Amino acid sequence: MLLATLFGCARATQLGAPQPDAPPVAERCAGALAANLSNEAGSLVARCGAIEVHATPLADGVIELRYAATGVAAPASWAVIAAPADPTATIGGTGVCTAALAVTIDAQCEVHATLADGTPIVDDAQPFDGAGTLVRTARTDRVYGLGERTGGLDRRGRTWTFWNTDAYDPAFGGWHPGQDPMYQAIPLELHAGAGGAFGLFTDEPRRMTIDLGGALDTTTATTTSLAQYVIAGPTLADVVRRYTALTGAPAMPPRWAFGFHQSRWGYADAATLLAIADRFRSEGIPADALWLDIQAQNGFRSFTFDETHFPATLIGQLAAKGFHVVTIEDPGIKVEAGYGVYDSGSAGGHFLSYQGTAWPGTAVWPDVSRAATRAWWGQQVGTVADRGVAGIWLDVNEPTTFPEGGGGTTLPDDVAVDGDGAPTTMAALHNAYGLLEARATFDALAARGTRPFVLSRAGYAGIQRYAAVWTGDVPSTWDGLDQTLPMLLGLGMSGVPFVGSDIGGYSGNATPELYARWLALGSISPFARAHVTNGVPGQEPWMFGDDVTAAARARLGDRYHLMPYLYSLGAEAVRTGAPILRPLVWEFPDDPMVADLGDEAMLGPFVLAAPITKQGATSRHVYLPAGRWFELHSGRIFDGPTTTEASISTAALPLYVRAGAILPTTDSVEIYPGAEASSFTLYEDDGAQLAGGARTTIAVEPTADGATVTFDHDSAVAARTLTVRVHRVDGTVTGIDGAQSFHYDPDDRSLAATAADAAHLVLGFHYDPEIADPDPPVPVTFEIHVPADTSQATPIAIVTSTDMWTAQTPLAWVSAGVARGTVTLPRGEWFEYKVTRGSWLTVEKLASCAEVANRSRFAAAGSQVDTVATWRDRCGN
Ligand code: MIG
Repeated sequence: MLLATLFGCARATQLGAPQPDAPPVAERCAGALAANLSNEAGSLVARCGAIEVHATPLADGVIELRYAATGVAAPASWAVIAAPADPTATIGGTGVCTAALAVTIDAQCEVHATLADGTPIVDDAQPFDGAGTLVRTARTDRVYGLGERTGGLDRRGRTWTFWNTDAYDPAFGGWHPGQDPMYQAIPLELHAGAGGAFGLFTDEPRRMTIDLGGALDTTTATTTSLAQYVIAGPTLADVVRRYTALTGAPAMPPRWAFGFHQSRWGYADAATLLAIADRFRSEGIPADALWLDIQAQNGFRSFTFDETHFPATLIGQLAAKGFHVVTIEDPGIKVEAGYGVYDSGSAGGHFLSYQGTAWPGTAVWPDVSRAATRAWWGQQVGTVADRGVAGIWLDVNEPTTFPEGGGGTTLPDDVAVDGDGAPTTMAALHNAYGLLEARATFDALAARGTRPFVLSRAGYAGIQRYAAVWTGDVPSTWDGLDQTLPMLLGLGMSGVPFVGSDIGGYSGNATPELYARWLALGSISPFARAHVTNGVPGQEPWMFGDDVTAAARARLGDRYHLMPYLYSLGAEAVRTGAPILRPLVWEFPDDPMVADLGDEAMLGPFVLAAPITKQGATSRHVYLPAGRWFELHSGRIFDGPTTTEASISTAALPLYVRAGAILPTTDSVEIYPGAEASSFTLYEDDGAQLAGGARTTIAVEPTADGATVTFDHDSAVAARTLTVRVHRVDGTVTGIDGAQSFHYDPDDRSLAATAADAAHLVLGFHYDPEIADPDPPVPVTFEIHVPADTSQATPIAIVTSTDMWTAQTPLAWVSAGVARGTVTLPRGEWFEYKVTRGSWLTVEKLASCAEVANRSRFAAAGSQVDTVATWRDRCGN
């Protein structure tokens, strides 16, 4: 309603809806070209005195616009890797028309672009100024994307700067609220409104601003040639798919990189890391990688190690414990004769002619815009990979220089760079520096035959081809956590699917509550790494007490259980550019409630997550769009659109599964039949191979008496037994066709079948699909171990917060010191509970004689096993 009003009171020349009085699109491209236009090798070229505009139709719904001062040639792009022409385009009349788009250029060389149905999308308000400024009539739509940004999802309402920056504010120990610019520059605007979505990608790595705050949308860079790609929709997914076709498919990380990573700046030595590795295993917290920051280098020299504290044997020792190692490499190379990297770099002419200050002191920076220098950088990466290091972490590659040394915060604009044989300056290269460093790193690792893992702080459009991205130095504050999810979503919508944040925040001293909440967000982040700065306590999960340790085990346990789903979403991202973690507007574009909803997210198409980012929260609102939703752990049903108030505990992460969901896990395929048929592509490979992999289409079809689940493999099928579980089977089960065996769990209300995998496997689940009560109570079995000498004269009892602690539910004695029984609880709710011997006088106490106050559980089918330390009456109070 509100939205309709906003759209309704917009100006008369409203963009974003078909214009009734506009001529049919095809007519604009018919007949002889207007006087200022010519067709030059498939491009429409407009000339207006001092300026010219080129409109080049590209395959599959993209038109490149290039605005230039007359005669200025187009510089090569660092971002665009594939821009095939559209052979079906028509050039004539006043424009160029393709199946999806039409660009008209008027007598003043102003561009007016529409969708094929005439919906205006680009409307130059004045001609290009020949110096880098585009001025357009502002649209009334929303703008998503623009890469890594603070704030909400919708970028309208302010000016955004593209200038890769070490966004560290000492007052915050990281970037500050509303900080702009950040580390990445990804000039992709995703416009979404009444006419659907379209994209504008301005391919300019110089300093640039995009002002979306007024009646005109103004894009400004200091350049005489500005390229912009108009990208057709109609969905956000279509735009991002086309954008990643232009700028490159995301690189698939190796499987271990989808696991949990533990890092800090300042791990002292090998013994510390080995102890941390052991602790992960003894705590039962899954993890796959440990990280070495700059303290592990020899005097901040990239590609070296402090061999005393981090000997080469460390990598193998950690590998034996199942950990991969990632090391940091900074681009600022210490100026020091005798340091091999400096010597070979100097000898090869690989350094820019500028000396600045960085961690190692006086430093020089490689010219990553030079092919031979990228190869040289790759050789340095090779020496680290030879040591057994599995991944490379590229930091401070904005590139950052320390002003303490007398210079600025980055390399000066006038430093000459090679430009791959087209000499230019840092002014033109700045935002692409990290991209090219990542390219050199990735290429060197890929040449070794296994899938690279690179993490980069800085980047430009195309960074997804080479690296995962983290959100840099986020302060360990509630504001920092709160801004993280929308930031990850914005990056994901900008073609960068492998994204994460420093779990716990970078500045350190996170409270247990903040860390637990951040870890929950991390557990659904495509890249999940705990990291923290130097000189503060580490942010390993067990540093925050038993409750947080247990929460980490639970949340990361869920992540690892869902790994086949997560990994398949990675493969989908490679194929289509679709973010792994995506905003709700991606899946529900017509729901105005989610247009700027940045505090919930979809993990792929099927799982809605509502992380908690508010201090002290004991519950949170969760908006569920239209359709049926199943709470992940309990199967409780919600029918959307609805807002529910989710109860939460330290361990909570509200997760809801959409009807139609197909969730492959490590030991099952979980099916949630909806009213419509649905499908999912399971991707499997050895975790590190460069190409290939097996795809299985899993399809679910609802039937009058249940659902049919079908598996179709695109390659040879290895012998294995599949467990396929259908959720919310409340009615009578009559059987399963095609299964070896089946099992109905009345508490969970799920029906699981086992079957031998086959090239074409069909399982017919037959049951009464009627749901009488979406929210039936759930019985939970408690098994309580008590001191062996506890008298059996009174029963052990469970008392819970669900009824304000009133009912004492007695358990039965199983043996001396063990009692067991069932408590019926509200499905899908967190609750607290205590153990007594039938009365409050006997409530459980800790060994310290304080009353136990930390027992909580989520009401889902299963059993709860606990051990009581002592009884209140034994503490004498
Ligand atoms: O000037 O390598 O964002 O993750 O721990 C600080 C030390 C340099 C900044 C990175 C951070 C890393 C730190 N680095």
